Amino acid sequence: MARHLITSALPYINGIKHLGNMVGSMLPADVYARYLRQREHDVLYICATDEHGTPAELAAKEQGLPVDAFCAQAHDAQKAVYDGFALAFDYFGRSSSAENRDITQHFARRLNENGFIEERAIRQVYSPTDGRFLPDRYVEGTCPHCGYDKARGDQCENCTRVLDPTDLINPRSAISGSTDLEVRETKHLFLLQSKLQHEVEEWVARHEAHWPQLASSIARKWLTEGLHDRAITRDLDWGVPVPADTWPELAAEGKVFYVWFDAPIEYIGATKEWADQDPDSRDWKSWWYDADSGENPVRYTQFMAKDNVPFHTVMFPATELGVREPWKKVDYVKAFNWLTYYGGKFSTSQKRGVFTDQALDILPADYWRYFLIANAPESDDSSFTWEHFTATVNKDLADTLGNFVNRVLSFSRKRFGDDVPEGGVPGEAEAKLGEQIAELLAEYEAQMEALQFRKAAAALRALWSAGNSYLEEKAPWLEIKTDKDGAALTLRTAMNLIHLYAVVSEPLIPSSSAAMRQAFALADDTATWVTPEEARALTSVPAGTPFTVPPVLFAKLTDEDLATYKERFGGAPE
Ligand code: B3M
Ligand code: ZN
Repeated sequence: MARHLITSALPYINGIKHLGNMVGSMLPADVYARYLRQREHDVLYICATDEHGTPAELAAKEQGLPVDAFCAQAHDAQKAVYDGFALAFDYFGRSSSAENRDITQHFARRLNENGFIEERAIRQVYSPTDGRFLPDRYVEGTCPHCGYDKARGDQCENCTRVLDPTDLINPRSAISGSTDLEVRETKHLFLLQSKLQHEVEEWVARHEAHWPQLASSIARKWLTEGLHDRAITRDLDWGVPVPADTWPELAAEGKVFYVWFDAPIEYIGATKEWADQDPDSRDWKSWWYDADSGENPVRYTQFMAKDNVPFHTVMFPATELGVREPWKKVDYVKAFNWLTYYGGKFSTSQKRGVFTDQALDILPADYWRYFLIANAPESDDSSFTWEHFTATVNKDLADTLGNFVNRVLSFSRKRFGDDVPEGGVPGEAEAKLGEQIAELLAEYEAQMEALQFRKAAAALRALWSAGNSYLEEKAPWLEIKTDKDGAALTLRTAMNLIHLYAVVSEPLIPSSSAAMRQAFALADDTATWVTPEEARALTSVPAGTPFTVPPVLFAKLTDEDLATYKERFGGAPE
């Protein structure tokens, strides 16, 4: 049993996320966490809302709410959607917590003591029209690197380069649109990342061999460009305050830390929030502090979309290294490309694509979970289309899995009654099936362990298909006419497959799996996984076990449904 710490990138607070956000971070993290829990590892899956920074302020302003009230409400709204998606976080915290404030301030003090923070006067964009400094996203303009004309002051969405607001060409205020901007001088704290470049390079070199290529290539690109010293404070009302004991002047001016400074620290902060709810039994520090030493070191896996990779592979490690305390650093960075909507961008700000709350209005979570994992943008971008979605649901979920379950159980009940039928001696077909199932299960496990989600979903689908092939081959509806015992054996074997599917499909489709499992009134059904021997034998559900026929697991989507979805959300853009 190993200890697995899992985090997914913290969803930003300013609004409900779309399906692209879901598949690029939280959903695969949940699938992986569920899988590892089922394999009886010690798992801690932590996530939180990322609540500081300018977009939170802007969104609160738009809704006419104080920013703390806005965040509290928006946190609950996001949490409700994640519950709907059956994301089984061990804890879903808030970066505005007292825990995160304390740890962030501690990190800043330590970095300062170690000579990695410096106070510098900088020239910053000031808007007389708005009567304030304009940090980060409050400034928009053209990216100096790629020419994208809607680049934000902190990062270009198009080429992913990190920017400073003063880098932008033709800058304008995101609040008022005013182009009457001037540059004024103000003091800020700088993290001297240039002094840490060497150490970060060494650290990346020691780890990248185990990362997927997408993560290591982005980290490399960033390191090649060189680590620049970066301002880690902002002139905002909302954020982790600069500690007055260390920087009285800046604290008096009301400076707060930059959101990207405190957000990754919230992975730790949220773990402490989790522990603070039950301090006697939960030890947050063992997951984070000195977690590499001892007998059972923690393995830490992060999930995120590719635009977040620089912060996780370079900037946060630099912070952690500079603190000079043994805080746990990431072991494996699972990064995702984009899920597109008909080849175009899913966009929260432009409201294009399917949002996670709307998705749940239309269909239960398992439909989405399966489709998204089976089409996760791992090696390349992948495209969401309603045509592909409905075809996948109908073929894989409704036909291959759902129909198998229903057909087997209904037919057996009709011909043999309410208990798993008795009779027949397993023969060649069963031996062949058992071999095949054991092999596919091993493949599924290997892909899960390698965090290859598309391939894992393909292996799961192959497991479901194997059941269908067996059933077609044995054709119990014909067999029963000449060999009742033989038909009983076929159905019993198929029911064992259903139970096996229930157990191993749970990471992807937890509620359908529960429905399949509950169909069998097994006296003692505590198995969390299936051993190769069990897969080969297919006898875990013995003859005589009472069962029920669950309601149809997956409804088939009609052409009419497809037309309705396309009408509501738009088909191909432009
Ligand atoms: N909140 C993701 C984003 O808004 C950002 C992730 C933080 S992870 C520490 O793009
Ligand atoms: Zn750019």
